[in-house]
Amino acid sequence: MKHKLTQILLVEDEPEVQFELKRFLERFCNTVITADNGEEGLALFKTHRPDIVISDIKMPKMNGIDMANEIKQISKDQVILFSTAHSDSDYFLKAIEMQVDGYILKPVDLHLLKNKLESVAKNIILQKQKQFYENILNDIAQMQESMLAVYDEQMLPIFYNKKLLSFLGYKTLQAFLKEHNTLSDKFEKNEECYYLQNRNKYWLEELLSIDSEKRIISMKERDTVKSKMFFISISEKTENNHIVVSFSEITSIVDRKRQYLKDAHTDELTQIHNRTKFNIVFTQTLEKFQQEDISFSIILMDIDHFKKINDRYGHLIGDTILKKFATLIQKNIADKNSLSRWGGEEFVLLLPNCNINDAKDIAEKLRLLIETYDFGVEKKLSCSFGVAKVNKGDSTKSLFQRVDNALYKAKNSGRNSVFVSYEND
Ligand code: GH3
Ligand code: MG
Ligand code: MG
Repeated sequence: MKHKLTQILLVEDEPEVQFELKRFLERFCNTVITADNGEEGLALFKTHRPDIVISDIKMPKMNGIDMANEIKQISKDQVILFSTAHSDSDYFLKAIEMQVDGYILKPVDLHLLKNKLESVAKNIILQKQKQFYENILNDIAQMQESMLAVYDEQMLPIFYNKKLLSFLGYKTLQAFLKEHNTLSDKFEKNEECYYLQNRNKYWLEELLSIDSEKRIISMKERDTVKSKMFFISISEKTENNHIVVSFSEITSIVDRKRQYLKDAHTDELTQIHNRTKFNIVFTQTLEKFQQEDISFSIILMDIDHFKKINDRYGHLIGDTILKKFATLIQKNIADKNSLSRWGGEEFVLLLPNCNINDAKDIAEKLRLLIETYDFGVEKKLSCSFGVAKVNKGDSTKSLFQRVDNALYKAKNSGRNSVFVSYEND
C-alpha cells in the first residue's frame, strides 16, 4: 500500500504565482485546493483539512500569519509552510515564533520547494501509514465475536474492543477505568469458575499461573442479574510486549454441563441424589474425616414389606409412595445431611459432624415419623434402620458391611426398628 499526500491547500493572492505553484504541487498529491486570501484559506482549511498548508504572508482580507494562528488553534500540529519575500522580514520573525514548519523564499525556487515538501511529507505519510494500520487492527478487533482486551507489559489495560465495552456498559475504556480499578472487579464467585484470590490489577498474572483450561471466569452483563461465563485465552507477549486477552462466552456449554451433571446425579423417580452422587459425597466426606478427624455417620433405611404394597396396589402406587417417602425424609433432615436413593426401596442418609448417638436419635425420629405418617393408601408403612459411625481406616465396603449388618438385625428383630453398629462389630 503506497501512501501519498491527499491534499495541499495553497493560499496565494498573486494569480500567476498561484497558477504556477498549483501545477507544480499537483505532482505531489491528489488534489491542490487554492485560496486567494487568508480568510478564504481558513474557510477551506476548516472544510478540507489538508495535509499541508502553503501560504503567502502578505495578502488582502486576512494575512498569512493571522490565518496560520487561527489554523494552529484548531489543529496545533497542522503542517504550514510560508512562502515569503525578503522584504517581509517582520512577518517572517512572527512566523518563526509560531513554530511553522518551514518557509520558502520568493520567487519560489521549485527545486527547494520540492526538497522542503518531501521532508515534511515524509512524516505525514508515516503518520498516515500508522493510522492506516491502526484502523485495520481496530477493524479486526471490533469485528471479533469474542470480547477482547489488550494489556501492556505491566499488565495494565490499553484497549477493550466494542464487544467487551458494550458488555460492561461503557463507551470507552477510560470511562470504565474511571469507575473501576480493574476488570476483575466484575468477576463473580461461581462453582465452575476459577475465582481470583486477589481481585486486583494483576489478576492476569494470577490467571496465568493456573492451567489454561481452568481459565474460566464469570461476569454480570451490565445491570442484568444473570451472569455469563467466559473462557479466557491469554496470548504470549507480542513483539511490543502486549498481551491479548480474549473472552469466549461459554455460558450455554456450562449450563448444559450443569444440567447433564444434575441429571446424572439425580434419581429420576424421587428427584433426590442417586447412588453415583452418594458415592461422590461419601468419598469427599470420608477424605475430610480422615484429614480433620471429624465424626460422621450413616443411616441405611429399607421400607418394610414394600413388595406387598406393590402386590396390593400396583407399581404406580408403589412409585408414588416412594416419592412421598423421599420427600418426607428430605423435609425432616438438616440441610447438611444428604439423602440418596440407595436402590429400590432403600435409602441412605449421610450425616457429617454427627456421632453415633445423635445418628441413632435421628433414625429413631424418622422411624416414628414414617410409622405415623399418612401415605394415603397404606396406613401401616414402616421402615427399618441400620446406623453406623465411620471409623479410622474405613472404606466404603467396610462401612457398608457394618451398616448392612445393623439393618439386617433390625429386619430380623421384627422390622420397624433402629439398630446401631458399634465400633468393633
Ligand atoms: P423387607 O421388609 O424384607 O425389606 O421386604 P420388602 O418387600 O420391602 O423387600 P424385598 O427386597 O423383598 O422387595 C423390595 C420391593 O421393592 C420389590 C420391588 O418390586 C420393590 N421396588 C423396588 N424398586 C421399586 C420402584 O422403583 N418402584 C416400585 N413401585 N417398587 C419398587
Ligand atoms: Mg430391600
Ligand atoms: Mg424392604
